[in-house]
Amino acid sequence: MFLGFDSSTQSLTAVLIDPATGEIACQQSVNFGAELPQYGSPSGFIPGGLSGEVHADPRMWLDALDLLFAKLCKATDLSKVEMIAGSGQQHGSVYLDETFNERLAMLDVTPGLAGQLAPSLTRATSPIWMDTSTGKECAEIAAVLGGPGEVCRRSGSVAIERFTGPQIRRFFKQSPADYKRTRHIHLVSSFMASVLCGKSVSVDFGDAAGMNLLNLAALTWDANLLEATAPGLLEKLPMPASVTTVQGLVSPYFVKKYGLSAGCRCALFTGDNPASLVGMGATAPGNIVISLGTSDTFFAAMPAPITDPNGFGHVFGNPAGGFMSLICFRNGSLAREALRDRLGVDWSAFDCAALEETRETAGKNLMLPFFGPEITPRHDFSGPVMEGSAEFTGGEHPGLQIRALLEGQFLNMRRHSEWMAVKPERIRLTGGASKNDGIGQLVADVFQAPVERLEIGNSAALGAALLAAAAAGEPLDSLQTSFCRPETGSGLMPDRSLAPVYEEAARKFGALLEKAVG
Ligand code: ADP
Ligand code: XUL
Repeated sequence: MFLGFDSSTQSLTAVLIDPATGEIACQQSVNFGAELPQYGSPSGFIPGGLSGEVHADPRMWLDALDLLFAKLCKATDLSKVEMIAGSGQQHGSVYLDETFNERLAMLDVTPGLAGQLAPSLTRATSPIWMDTSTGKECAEIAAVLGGPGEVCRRSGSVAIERFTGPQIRRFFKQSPADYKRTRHIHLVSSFMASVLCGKSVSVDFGDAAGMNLLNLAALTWDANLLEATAPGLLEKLPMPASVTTVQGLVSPYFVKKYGLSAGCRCALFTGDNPASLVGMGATAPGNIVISLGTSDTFFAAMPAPITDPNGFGHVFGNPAGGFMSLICFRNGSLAREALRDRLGVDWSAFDCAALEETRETAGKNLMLPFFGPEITPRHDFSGPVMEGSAEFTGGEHPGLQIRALLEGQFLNMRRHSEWMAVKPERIRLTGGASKNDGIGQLVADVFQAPVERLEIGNSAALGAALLAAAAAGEPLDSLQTSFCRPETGSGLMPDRSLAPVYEEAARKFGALLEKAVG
């Protein structure tokens, strides 16, 4: 059996798979806010950070690991686990001194992980992906390299506030002495992998690409980016490697305390988005994944590392080899919820039957679907912009605005994913809003591609479990065939008669957007 973890913003999840039966043997989760209230982080981070700072306490992630193993060993026989892999929320970083390895090697089973490893932290809290405090550092890094385009050409993304390099630079500037005594800078993913392995291990290519430090063409640290970020950085960073590189045996701490076998081995951890690409069965080009969560993300495998000329999209490593693109839209469910509440309706107003009533108006009324600042495109919108019939702009018929909002969201996705030059053959939909058939149908219609939804949620933890099996030699493509099954009856076909309608709407939407963004 193979165990995959996902250390995400709000929870730590484990999925145990049995490739012999094609079944998930066990799934367990720890919710940080609910189960570790002592960290005062109801949504997984410390609220009230100043100047855009969003940090989390790494001791909370360690306590969650102990708690999750305690649940797992009650629920299943962990001695059957052959290999462990995992994923983590991207970009977040953990800072540790030279005692980290020693402490990992000497873990005592009676007390927990947090108390034993906390003394090696050189930065008490970890900046995470929601942090926007490093605008100045991004500008400084770009200036040294000769502009944002050069940072993008090397690392796959322009310098971005949440990315690890700018975060490291800010720490170096604010606390130079603590930076100096830092011996290891880990991502959330490589930190968790190190704890499981009982030694400081590599960061994988997929997640390393979210740091503004990895040279994508060479898949090694980029000397110029490192130098522009902070002095002496190379010796503090783990070497990048493929996620399926076996690191060795699991730490004896987990063997003695939770009943893993002494022969159980560990691969690496990757980022949650690269792991989701695996768990959604989308590591080969052709399948696009759209995740409709708090924010919406659009990601896909890419044969070559093409970068977004506008700087909104990112390129990460694909765990199956090659690269993946990722585009994040801040106004996802937040905007859908805002319109729902403004119109005083519920989600049934977004379903197929309701949308069918306004089919005649498909592509006719336009909405820039932004209820607050957006990152793709980057603009501080203060509310949606509407252009169309008086009935639509006046809000007399709620259905018209709902249709235009969804069309606007997917036209915006279509427009901002054009740089990838990938024709979606099939879209795999995930995230909370994906269960709504009406929303799914509009995705199919706007992109003119069939939409599928999979049987299993937790795509990042599932992807990690599949990667653990792949690290032990199981072929990833056949693992994906058996575990990433579309849910029966969940497929949605595009209405082909709407192809020219959305072609025209895409053109008009683009013009309206240009006018608003300038
Ligand atoms: P997260 O990004 O936190 O993982 P989820 O993927 O769990 O988020 O998605 C949660 C969101 O899904 C909620 O904020 C809600 O707006 C949306 N949602 C849930 N059910 C529906 C539905 N039936 N129709 C549309 N949206 C829905
Ligand atoms: C991707 C990103 C988020 C995090 C959190 O760039 O910032 O999706 O990985 O899950």
